[in-house]
Amino acid sequence: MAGKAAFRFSFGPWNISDGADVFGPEVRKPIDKTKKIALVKKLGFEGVQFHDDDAVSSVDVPHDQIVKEAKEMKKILDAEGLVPEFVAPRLWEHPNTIDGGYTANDPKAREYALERSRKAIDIANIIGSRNIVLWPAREGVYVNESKDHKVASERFVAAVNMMLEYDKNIRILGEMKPNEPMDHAYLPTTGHFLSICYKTVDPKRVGVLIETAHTILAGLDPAIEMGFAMYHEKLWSVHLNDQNGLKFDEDRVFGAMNLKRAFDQVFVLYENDFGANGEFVGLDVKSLRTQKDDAATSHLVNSKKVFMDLLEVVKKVDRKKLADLRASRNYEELEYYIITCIMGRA
Ligand code: XUL
Ligand code: MN
Repeated sequence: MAGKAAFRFSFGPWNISDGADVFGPEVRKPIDKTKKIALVKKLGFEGVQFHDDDAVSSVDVPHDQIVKEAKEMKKILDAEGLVPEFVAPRLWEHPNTIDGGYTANDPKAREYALERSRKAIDIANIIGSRNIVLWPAREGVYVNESKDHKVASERFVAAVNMMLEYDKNIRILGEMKPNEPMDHAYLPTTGHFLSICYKTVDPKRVGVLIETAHTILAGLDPAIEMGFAMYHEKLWSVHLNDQNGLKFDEDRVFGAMNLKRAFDQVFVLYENDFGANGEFVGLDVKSLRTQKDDAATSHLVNSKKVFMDLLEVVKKVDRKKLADLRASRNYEELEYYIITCIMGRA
């Protein structure tokens, strides 16, 4: 039953950043998009994740221009031998989406969100991906009474249905996060998104991308969330990273805060053959603001190294011993055994 998949890795251009945060400006020289894409292979990755306006310079331009730029991006990807993993409509920065997109009170905002989602699908088709990731960043509330929560669910399902009907091949992946930027997001956990998925016109084409940090912010365990989604055959991507407690979304190096929690994620992915249907191990990690220009990609390389090193540990776990310790209900010994495996002392 152990996994056979040879894992392949992806990240998005936003993971190479200039260090700006909410309290301070950029501290590193900006790197242009093409240079970032040229780094993907060099850093040991095969897949590229895109927001709509990572793949083209803007989506608020005539459609011909979007098509032209998306075709150029496709050429760049082909020349580099890279696979576009997904396109995500960036519905959280535009003035029209201040109060959210699909669930906004203003019908004009909702129409903008739907129109932008159709453009994201067009871009995905041109660059050669069938995956649309929805991080419903501003679908939620600061003030509880500001929205009708039942209507919000209806609107969300209607938006997903619109996308499924607009393109019969595209798949929708929800990326759930409980808060930030909103106080309460409408789709905080995997369970929430999967329950929405089964209400759509084509549940087979709706699944999830699970991000480590987001599950931790929801007080949940990432490996358990991943196992749950894989039971539903709906774990179509991950955003591995790490998170130190319940604060802002930190996007730390995979395993940097809690190596055992990272081990558990690699274990559940390996045991359940994640990747066997072409899924990528995606990273969503942020370089520390203190990093200098020349070292602002090591967080990506190091996260992948931690994953590959933990994969070796996972493979070496004595399955018979594991089964015996489970059967004898000796979970104290099981816990210690796993710790010794991680420390290389088993
Ligand atoms: C936000 C987040 C996003 C999504 C892509 O917390 O994780 O980067 O991964 O839109
Ligand atoms: Mn993410």
